Amino acid sequence: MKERWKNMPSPTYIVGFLFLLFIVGFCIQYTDLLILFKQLNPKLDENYKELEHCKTLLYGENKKKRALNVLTPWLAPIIWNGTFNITVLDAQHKDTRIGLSVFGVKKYIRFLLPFLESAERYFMVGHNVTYYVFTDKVNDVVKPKIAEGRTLQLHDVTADKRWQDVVMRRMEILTAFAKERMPKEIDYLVCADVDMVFNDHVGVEILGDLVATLHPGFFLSEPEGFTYERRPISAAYIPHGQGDFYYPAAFYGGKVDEIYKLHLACHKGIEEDRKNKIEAIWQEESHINRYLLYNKPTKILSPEYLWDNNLPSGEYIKRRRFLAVHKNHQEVRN
Ligand code: UD2
Repeated sequence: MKERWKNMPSPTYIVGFLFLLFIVGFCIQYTDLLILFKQLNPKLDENYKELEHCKTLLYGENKKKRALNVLTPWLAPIIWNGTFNITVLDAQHKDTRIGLSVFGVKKYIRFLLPFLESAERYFMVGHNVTYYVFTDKVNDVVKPKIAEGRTLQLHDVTADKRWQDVVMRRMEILTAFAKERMPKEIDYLVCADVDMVFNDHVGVEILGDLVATLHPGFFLSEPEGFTYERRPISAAYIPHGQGDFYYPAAFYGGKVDEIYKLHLACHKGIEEDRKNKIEAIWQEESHINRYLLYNKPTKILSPEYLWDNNLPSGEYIKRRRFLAVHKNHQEVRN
């Protein structure tokens, strides 16, 4: 026994070893302390740079511009040019069935042909696509040449007098379609405004359970500047101090069952508002924003996927994939 005790490390060694363990643990906990060592060890310096790079990708260089990041705080990807490999994604989605819904009611029928022609050129090229066109002028629709594997459906809808009712009714119609017809025909639905043209690749990288786009006019703004519905009496109400991003009603999508839930919630909200004699500030868009605050999108599209060449901050937009067609609001809505 005595002999063994003689071979044990001395108390000084034990204390020294424990102190070393403490220092290592401390450094792991507080990674910023790596700065202290980075110049001493080139390997550590590399690790530090990598860590800083990850932080930049995750949180952005400037927290105010969080829309420029590639991940949301709830870890949904934000799709910017260069963040995906389309070859890999195309292979994953080779059997996926995709719907694209669009409304061309009253004078908006004039935007339909350029919209569809541009979709044939850039939207989900090589994939199985069904266009769901809703219009009050089925007989006036000029059909473009549609590629193999793609189909065009025309559906008759009533023309509401007020443009606000036209845009809001989309929620009601799409609720019914996403419940009954679409589950048999498609896996994902993408919903778009018609006064737009596809101008560059828009492919399966945009597919996800629940997908929304960053509004091109607000992607650099703080939530306090968003035009959310702020009146508590509306079902679209979002209190001050809340909100992640501002999402437009002009381009969003998701799996059919998720999109059904979104449309149903917005339709119910609109009906509730109607009973309370109130209309949300930006109609269905306000209700969509409310829904997406409490049901976070699983994927977000950068404003590359909804851009207007009249807007500032174009330097951030390397690919202008889906572009607004300029129109005279007064003329076209009457
Ligand atoms: C405005 C708002 C937008 C949103 C939207 C209502 C601006 C800059 N943006 O967008 O944030 O609130 O209104 O959704 O003002 N449509 C018809 N026939 C009509 C009216 C509308 O088919 O008579 C359809 C059509 O598909 C159109 C979509 O509804 O693209 C949206 O209407 P809009 O184009 O008048 O809305 P927009 O782009 O001015």
